[in-house]
Amino acid sequence: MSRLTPTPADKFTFGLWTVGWQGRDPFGDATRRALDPVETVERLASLGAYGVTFHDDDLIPFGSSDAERAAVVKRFAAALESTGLRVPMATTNLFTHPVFKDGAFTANDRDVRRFALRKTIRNIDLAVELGADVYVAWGGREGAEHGASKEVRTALDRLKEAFDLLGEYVVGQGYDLRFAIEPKPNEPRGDILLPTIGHALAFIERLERPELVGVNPEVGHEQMAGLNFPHGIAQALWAGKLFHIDLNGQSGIKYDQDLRFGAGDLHQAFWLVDLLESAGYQGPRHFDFKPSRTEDFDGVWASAAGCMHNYLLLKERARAFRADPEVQAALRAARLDRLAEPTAADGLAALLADPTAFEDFDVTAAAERGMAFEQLDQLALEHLLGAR
Ligand SMILES: [Mn+2]
Repeated sequence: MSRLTPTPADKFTFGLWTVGWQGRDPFGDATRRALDPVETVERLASLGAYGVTFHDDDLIPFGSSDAERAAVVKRFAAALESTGLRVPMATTNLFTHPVFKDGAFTANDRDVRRFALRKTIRNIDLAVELGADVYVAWGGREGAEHGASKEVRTALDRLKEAFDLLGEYVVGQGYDLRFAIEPKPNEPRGDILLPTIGHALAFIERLERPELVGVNPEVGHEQMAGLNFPHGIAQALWAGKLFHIDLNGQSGIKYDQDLRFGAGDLHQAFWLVDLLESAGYQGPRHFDFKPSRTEDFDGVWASAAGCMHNYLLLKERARAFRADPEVQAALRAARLDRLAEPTAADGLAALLADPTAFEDFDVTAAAERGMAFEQLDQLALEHLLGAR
């Protein structure tokens, strides 16, 4: 088996809604038939994936009776059993049905908020039953297009209330389940609450059980805001909050493209894989992409395989970059080892008493030092291009 052939040990996972996307966009109808979740499970397993994830309505059509729901779950669980595919994460669809047009946990209408919480709790029970330990919350409709239509501070109170209630529920049930908030700046709402990783991290600290809640950042969502995705992931890791991750591709600030992983900003994809691998991230490598609506099912499965292949290629390129003695010398020349030194391990008093820190500091000489970043970055580019 090739070193670039995915295996379950790589922990690659896909949402049912990714390969199952039928190609509907705001201007065009579906270009592909609906996929049977069991067929998806079997195809993903044969491609070497580790697991599959779902929104409640991806698996069980909205409005199904209890008997229909039980039959769907039984059949899906049997497919998981026979393929060995896992369900490490699940989430709730709180955005498709028109009832959620003004949001779910932050809808102005209280009855909609209560329905959204019950819909979520119902799927949390199923997620736990199927073995998930992370529950993602993407509030795509939690936002506004009109200034006075949403009192944002009050809406954040309602959002906190929702996560506090969900936390109370999973603790009460004794579930081993943590939540991961997925930030996104806009689309489908004009402006969405918790638009970036940073907003979500700050929000989490206000919750009653912050330890139960982390983030699920998506490559394209941060890049839609013009942000550096690996930097956002680094801060989430630094905060101990990277509970899950959505990998895909995006070309700059425009609509949410959901390209296969590796397409779009390849440099950021390289630094992202370098970061995840060097930081020892243990969670699933979850792909949240949409195979282009130009594709038939051959193209769909090729794009799913492409996501995994690109991750493994980038992992290999990143490893070669870190192992290259020239790179290690370039890192020293760029003084990364000095960044790792505390600035004042000797304490504040010693800093204040140290004339070399200020009075005798040669500002001119320090300003003239080159940082040697260009050579380092060129080495990275050559590794990324497979030229080294
Ligand atoms: Mn997206």
